[in-house]
Amino acid sequence: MAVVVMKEYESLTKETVISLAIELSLFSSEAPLVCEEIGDGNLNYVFRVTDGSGEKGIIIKQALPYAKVIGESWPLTLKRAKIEASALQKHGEYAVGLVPKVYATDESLAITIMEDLSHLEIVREGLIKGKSYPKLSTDIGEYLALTLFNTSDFALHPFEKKSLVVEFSNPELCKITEDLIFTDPFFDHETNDFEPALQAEVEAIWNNNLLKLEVAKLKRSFLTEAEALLHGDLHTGSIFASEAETKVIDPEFAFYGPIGFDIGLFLGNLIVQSFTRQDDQRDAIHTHIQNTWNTFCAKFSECWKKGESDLYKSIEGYEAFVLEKIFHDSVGFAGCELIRRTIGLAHVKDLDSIENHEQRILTKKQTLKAGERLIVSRHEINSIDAVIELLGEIQ
Ligand code: SR1
Repeated sequence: MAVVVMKEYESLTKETVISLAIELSLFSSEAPLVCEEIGDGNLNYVFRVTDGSGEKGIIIKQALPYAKVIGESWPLTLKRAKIEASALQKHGEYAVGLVPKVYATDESLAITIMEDLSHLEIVREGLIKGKSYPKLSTDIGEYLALTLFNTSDFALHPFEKKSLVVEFSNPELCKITEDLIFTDPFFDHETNDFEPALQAEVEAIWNNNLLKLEVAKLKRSFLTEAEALLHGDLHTGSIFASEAETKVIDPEFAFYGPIGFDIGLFLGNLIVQSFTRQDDQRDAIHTHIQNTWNTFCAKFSECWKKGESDLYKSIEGYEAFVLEKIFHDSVGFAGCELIRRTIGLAHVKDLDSIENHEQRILTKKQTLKAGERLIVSRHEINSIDAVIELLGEIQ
């Protein structure tokens, strides 16, 4: 991977992106380059440059010095571009073919130049349209097991693991998660955003000390358990897919945290999607939920059997203990994701695009109820099938 000419930070435009592509000889000199801004995320600009024929394309992603979703009043470190590029590379070493290729980076411009994936679709968008992506959960289950196992103490020498913990220290982006997922939605905080029709349900959450105690424990785990190099924001908007391919993008929230966090966020977003569907359409999503966990476990166990770095790995019951802990954490984190996507600052289109007000409120009440039950009862939920059963009980 090349590191391009160092420059002073400036916010890119379509014109300066084309100049940069020419300067870096990313296309043949005669190609009539076309550039469009395609980013629909909360934080960055994403430019796609093509050679006019539409055949060759690249993506140039630039971090802004503030959160795009809020504006300049919310400053944000540019260092996240470097974290993202390094995480794509590190995860790509293990989850081969499941993340985009990085061609070049420039730390001072906060850009990453990478593989164009615009032949694929953002999974959240596709699921909202009713698509089901047959390979999605097998690919994500494998991605989770391979990236999380291989960056953990179960696979790495302790010196290497601790040096990665330092390299991927990401305090500003972690703070966003600490606030937006674990704190603000559970208190009367100004960042929260919900319909007046949900006031009673939201106040019940703010007054539920049992729930808040369990969220405090999950937040503590997020703050303190440096188990593996996480993606850190693995929702369905961070995944591109087609019937044949799956690619995980946008790991700018990457850091060393609890393994169940990535799994929980992905499952939480599938659960949100499931509540937006009519009865018979929900099965496809439930199958993805089950298959994600089952594939994760199978692949994790395969990795566990291979390496010999930790003598305790062969001790009877240890692997089962580790997987059980990961499962309960995942269920709790999924619950937090359900609640924050319903009443916190960063909503999801799955819920907000439900046009009928009554239907939208009913669905949001369901995601809140499910979130609460997943958090509070996570230690009594002992299988992925029990999660599906619980979802079926929510009216
Ligand atoms: C201000 S950032 C809001 C959300 O967008 C990102 O994708 C993360 O999910 C974050 O919580």
